[in-house]
Amino acid sequence: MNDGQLKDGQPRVIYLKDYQQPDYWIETTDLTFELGEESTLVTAKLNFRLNESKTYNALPSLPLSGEDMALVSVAIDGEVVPAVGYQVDSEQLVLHPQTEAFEATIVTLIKPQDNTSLEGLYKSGGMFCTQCEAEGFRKITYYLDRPDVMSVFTTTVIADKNKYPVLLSNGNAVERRDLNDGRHMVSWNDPFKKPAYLFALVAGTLEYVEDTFTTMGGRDVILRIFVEPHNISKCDHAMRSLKKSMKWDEEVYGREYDLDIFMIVAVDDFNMGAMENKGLNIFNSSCVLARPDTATDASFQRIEAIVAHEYFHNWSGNRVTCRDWFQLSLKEGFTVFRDAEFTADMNSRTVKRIEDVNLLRSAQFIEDAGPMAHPIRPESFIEISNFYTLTVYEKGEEVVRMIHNIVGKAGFRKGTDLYFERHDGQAVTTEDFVAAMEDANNVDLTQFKRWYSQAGTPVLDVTDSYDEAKQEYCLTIRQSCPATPGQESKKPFHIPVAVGLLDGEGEPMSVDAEGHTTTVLHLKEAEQSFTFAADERPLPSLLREFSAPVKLNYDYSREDLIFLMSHDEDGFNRWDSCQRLAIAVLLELVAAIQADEKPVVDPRLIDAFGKVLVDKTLDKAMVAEMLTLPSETLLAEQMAVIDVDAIYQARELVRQTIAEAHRDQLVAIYDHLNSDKPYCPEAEDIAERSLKNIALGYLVELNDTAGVELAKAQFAAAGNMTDSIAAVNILLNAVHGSGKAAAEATLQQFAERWSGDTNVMDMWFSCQAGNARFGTLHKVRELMVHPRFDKKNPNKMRALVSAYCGRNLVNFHDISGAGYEFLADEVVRVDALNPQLASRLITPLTRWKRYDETRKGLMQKALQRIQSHDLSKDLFEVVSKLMA
Ligand code: B3K
Ligand code: ZN
Repeated sequence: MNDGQLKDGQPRVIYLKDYQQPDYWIETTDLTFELGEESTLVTAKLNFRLNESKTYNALPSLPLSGEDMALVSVAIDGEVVPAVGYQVDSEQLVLHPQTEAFEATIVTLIKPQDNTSLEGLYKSGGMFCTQCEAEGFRKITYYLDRPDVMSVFTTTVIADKNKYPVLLSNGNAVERRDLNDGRHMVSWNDPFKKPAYLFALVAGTLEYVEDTFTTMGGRDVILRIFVEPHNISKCDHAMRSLKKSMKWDEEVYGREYDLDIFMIVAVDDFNMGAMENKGLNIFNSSCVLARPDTATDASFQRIEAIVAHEYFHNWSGNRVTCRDWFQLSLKEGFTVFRDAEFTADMNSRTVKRIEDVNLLRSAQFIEDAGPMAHPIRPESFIEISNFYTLTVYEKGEEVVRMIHNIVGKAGFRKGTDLYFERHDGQAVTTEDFVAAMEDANNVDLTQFKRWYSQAGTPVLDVTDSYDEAKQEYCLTIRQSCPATPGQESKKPFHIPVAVGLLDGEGEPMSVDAEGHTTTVLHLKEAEQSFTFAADERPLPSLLREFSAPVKLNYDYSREDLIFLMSHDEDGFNRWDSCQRLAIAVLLELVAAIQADEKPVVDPRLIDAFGKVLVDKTLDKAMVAEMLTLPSETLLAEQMAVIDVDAIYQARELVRQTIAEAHRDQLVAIYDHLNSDKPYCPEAEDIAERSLKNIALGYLVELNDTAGVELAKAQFAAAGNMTDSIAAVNILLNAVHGSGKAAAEATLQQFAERWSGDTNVMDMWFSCQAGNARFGTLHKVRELMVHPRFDKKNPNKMRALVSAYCGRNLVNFHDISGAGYEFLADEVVRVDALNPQLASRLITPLTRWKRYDETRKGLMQKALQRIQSHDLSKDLFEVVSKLMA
């Protein structure tokens, strides 16, 4: 523990401003793994060459990073180096080169079976696998483990043939033979230079499904998805998604796949969703495996998006990679943008935008407003794993999207063509990406680049005026951005604000001389006014399609919002007006509850929801989105002092009032959409299931048995997991007394049927832990010792602990403080095994300063207790920021 500490006990801080090229490059990397049950021997032959672009007085020494391994031997150009010829400690091996170019042979011994961090080489079930991004390769061998060192890798894997019949690594298999001791070997060569973080190895008993893809250049590529034998029937959707992604990247970006084979492997123990290792993507099994009876619509969609994301990294990340880890958003922001556009093209563009903005507002805005706020290109870190954040990924995506909107679709393609052509095979920076966009389009993005360096969510305050005599409408926009850690004041951003105007009939008005009905205002100053010719006073539709990641304030009346909900030509803003109205009404109810007044739901909201239910201009997916109230987390963020109980009560009251007012319509929708047609994960069918289950969710808010009976019948008849788990969730929420027994019975049946399926059981854990009525701390503790639970597995911990602490707000924030103590215990326990997981589990405590004095004090106590332990670098960095 406490790797990378300075002598005074404080972990070392790494700064972007200190970046320097390495003194040596590694031209080729030749690895041999002898995998064993007790230990694994790794022989690395590395061809070093002095970096001639730097000047030296003498040949510099060469520090190679390495952790958690035993050094067996070092040789230079075939000559063994005696121990006095190098220095080795718990973090590095320092060599002292005598020539500008030489081959080092380094032999190390590692113990993957004891590696619980799930970083480097480790075992998941009976299988060996790797996760090297960001700095995991240094747990495999001593190396220049930094993304600007790109090398050609050859990997030989040797293992027992019975236990590990499948041996995989990056690139193309070049040799395969049996050894005479029961072992066999396979050698792989990856002809593309790559940084060590893209290295991968897998060994195990695996089966695969295979398909082929013919590239636009006419090459046939073999596609294989490897899984444990019992999962072989769950690969079709991922394979379909992969082929769609390959085609889309050719059509939209002109990017062709470059190796003869592309492989995906599913593993159960994985810290993240998936990893884009060159030619050998390794996935969390929850992000690959799907069959209609085992995976929900949400999983099917998530799988399609993640398969695409990892595949797209082959160009945006692998062929062109990051110079250093401060540039993480270069590959992540861009690749998330690419996968979001893919999803929008494959499904509904507006619905995808709504989902992404919901995530941004309910999680990234919160990160950006709290003690962990950082720019999408951070300036410093202690542990880079802590920066795989919503800010780097999702806000990073928004920044790329704004560039796309500034230069236009065709201009963006010109920019990416130039970027890939200029930088193929290089490790580059976000500056290089923006420069390619500027050069290809002849635009100046100097001010725009502040989005890369300034943290925080900008706030736009919009006012307007109408000059009857001049027939002119004027919008004045003021921008500001709150202080964030280390950044007291911010310079104005370049913010593209897409705007439309509606006349009194709700018809779109022209916003320019060409008759367009949407225009993009380029806000660059702290305050700017924009004038439009208008023959009547219009109602503005602001920030269409959410054209920038900002908070926008404009004094809409509730009638204005209801008008926009049914008339705005921008689908996103129809939904957003509904959100604004619901937030206003819910916060008004919260205030009444806090003041001990009788809360009365504004009937205009109830009427508006009634109109949405029968609006023929909205498709079903949009109705489903509009009928979904803002989350408790999103509402919490609107309050100066968060009151989780009042928020929960207000939401429940609104849901019950809607159900009472529109019961007949909800029943009609449910009956109409409840069909037994075969499952299909296409957008239209997904929308039907979603709307049907939302209607049923409202019906169980009524204090009678009708909804409960429908949900029981749905569970009994369900032919797919979406309807099955929805019925369980709905019963868990039922108001009527009969709901509880029904929920318990379905949970039991569910567990009996699915106890052998680890991914399905995660849903079972999660729906209980995340439920306010059911998920008490007592229940969660009971589930922690369930035979199907595994306290080391990240998916299981997220399904139980993160669902309870992050979603079940009323129970987690119980005034006793027991929830906080429980989380502190788990965080400390997990930190000793898997620091990356621990530093994510702690997230529900990050907003501790926003609660009432009692809860604040209790959370502070829990954090202090965590801080009193000997922490990993990961957790140390997070806790220090929370307590600053
Ligand atoms: N690049 C990986 C993330 C790996 C994170 C390791 N701590 C997944 C992705 O963004 O595609
Ligand atoms: Zn990624």
